Amino acid sequence: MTIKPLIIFPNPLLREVSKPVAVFDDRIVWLASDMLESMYHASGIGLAAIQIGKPLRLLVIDLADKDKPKKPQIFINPEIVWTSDERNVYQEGCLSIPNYYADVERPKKMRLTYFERDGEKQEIEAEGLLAVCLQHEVDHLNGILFIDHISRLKRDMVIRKFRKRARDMEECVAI
Ligand code: GNR
Ligand code: NI
Repeated sequence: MTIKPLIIFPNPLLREVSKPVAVFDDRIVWLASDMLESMYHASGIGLAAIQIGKPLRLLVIDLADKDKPKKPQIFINPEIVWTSDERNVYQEGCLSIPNYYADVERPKKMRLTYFERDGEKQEIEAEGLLAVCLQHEVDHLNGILFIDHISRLKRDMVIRKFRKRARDMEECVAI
């Protein structure tokens, strides 16, 4: 329904642990539709509610190719219940850390439980890009960012760059 501004690092909201969705009413549908619209607008493939400022355990994903029909998926109160010992490396980015990409190693496969909009519990097994994206999004629900999985040296460089960016932005308003 509405494109919402994205929360950008180092905004402390991104470190909050999101709360479970308690009531499955229309407000969740509205929030999910705002998340999808904001995600499509930013050309992302996934989004956690905290990225538009709502600390709720809700995420959306659409892995369909740009030239194909949309395939929005909504996951309420998702929980990773199993991960494989086998691991995989994928170059990740994050709409909350714009224009920075780095290789991240994570379990290759995972199983996830979640609730549908009608309150029905589901369980899926994921691998490939879906597994990467779901793990990245569930991390957001726990206040974890993909830069927490890279080397200290690289992470410190990113943190410094985005702190400066935020400072410069404040200064730009002050002038
Ligand atoms: O749009 C996104 N692309 C992406 C690419 C590789 C691994 C994870 C992602 S998720 C990201 C959108 C986002 O920041 N979701 O939280
Ligand atoms: Ni992200």
